[in-house]
Amino acid sequence: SFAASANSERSFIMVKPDGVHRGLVGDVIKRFEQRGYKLVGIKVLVPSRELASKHYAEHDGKPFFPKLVDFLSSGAVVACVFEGKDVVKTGRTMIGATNPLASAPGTLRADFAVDMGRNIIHGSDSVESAMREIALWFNADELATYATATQAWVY
Ligand code: 3AN
Repeated sequence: SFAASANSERSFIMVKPDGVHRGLVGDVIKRFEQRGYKLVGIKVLVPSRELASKHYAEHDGKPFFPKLVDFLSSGAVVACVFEGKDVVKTGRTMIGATNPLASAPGTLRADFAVDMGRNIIHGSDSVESAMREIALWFNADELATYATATQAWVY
């Protein structure tokens, strides 16, 4: 259908340093594109420790928090915003469980990872998290509003 407004949910999807080092950026983007999601923001950067800490604020105080921050700020990441119907929940399903050994076959983590701390990709876990994370990583003018010809055939 052409119910465009219902299909404007956004999620923050990030290829983490292990994924970038391993050359998996294209594989990640390809899966979201082929599913029908629209890329509305993308950038490559080495996150500061401050930015990494803010991103993982919910884990502040946990034993693995310092390592998590060190890791995320250890190299380049590719930060993306994808848009489309139910993209937050569906994106999590496509990414798979936090521990890749528990991820269902066909998910990104099951197909590309075996280690909990090296699971190649981040995806927002709720619409509220998505809004917080998108605002943290992107300025409003870095997100594009546009129509694609294929969009009318996805919905
Ligand atoms: P997800 O990335 O699936 O949303 P979160 O947000 O619970 O998972 O955790 C963020 C990251 O923190 C994970 N990708 C993982 O690398 C790390 N992590 C989460 N829980 C643990 C844990 N119990 N021990 C070590 N690392 C963890």
